[in-house]
Amino acid sequence: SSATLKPYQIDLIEKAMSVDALKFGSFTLKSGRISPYFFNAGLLSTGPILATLSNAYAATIISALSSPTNPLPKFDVLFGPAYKGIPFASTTSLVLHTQYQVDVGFAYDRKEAKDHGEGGKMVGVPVQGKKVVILDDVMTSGKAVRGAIDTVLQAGGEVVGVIQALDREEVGQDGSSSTVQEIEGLIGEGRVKSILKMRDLLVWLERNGMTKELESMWEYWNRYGLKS
Ligand code: OMP
Repeated sequence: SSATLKPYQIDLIEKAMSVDALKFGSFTLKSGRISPYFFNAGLLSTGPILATLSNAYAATIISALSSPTNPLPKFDVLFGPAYKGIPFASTTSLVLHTQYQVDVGFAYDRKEAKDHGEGGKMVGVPVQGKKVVILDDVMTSGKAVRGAIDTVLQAGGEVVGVIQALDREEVGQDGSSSTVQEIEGLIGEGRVKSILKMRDLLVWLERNGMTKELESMWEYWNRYGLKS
């Protein structure tokens, strides 16, 4: 499947590049790794791009729900971690309804807890006792997504899946197993899905003759890419 890109994957890569949300160069990541590419989902902020991204998230969720192996269970709530996950969870729940008649709530967290009014850290539909899918931008070492999982668990929800826009397919914090394996160890095998993977970017770069970028990408892959 890595040799073929779906139309919504190509659409997302090209739209992301057009607004510099996907850039090639040299970037220092939160983990300290020096990366030849960077995906900044915060720049996916126009109507057309939100439509592309939400369609891609929804298509990924729908195909995961009917996957023959380790299907995503039916779920109640899409959780979009603050801040970047918030618009994505709301627009994706809208697309799931309008395009697929799959009706779910959405929720998100505050970065600062409120001590008055409704209080608490969570906004949106309650996740207490619910099956929750986390919608996130990009996973490298898994630190950010672990935080989101903890937030949902603390609010009494059950995390049944994680959907990423981009899986960088890197080794995790311990440097040996993959980040996805580590996260699936927490929430179940096959429960982490993504619209795009690092290897899809390699395919796209190759197809478009971006040889220099491709070379740095392979170097990075050999150093931090998953080994299995
Ligand atoms: P981990 O927490 O190491 O998994 O890194 C993921 C987070 O790093 C994302 O939620 C972003 O805040 C940031 N990031 C990007 O946004 N884009 C990238 O291409 C790489 C990173 C990163 O720093 O690893």
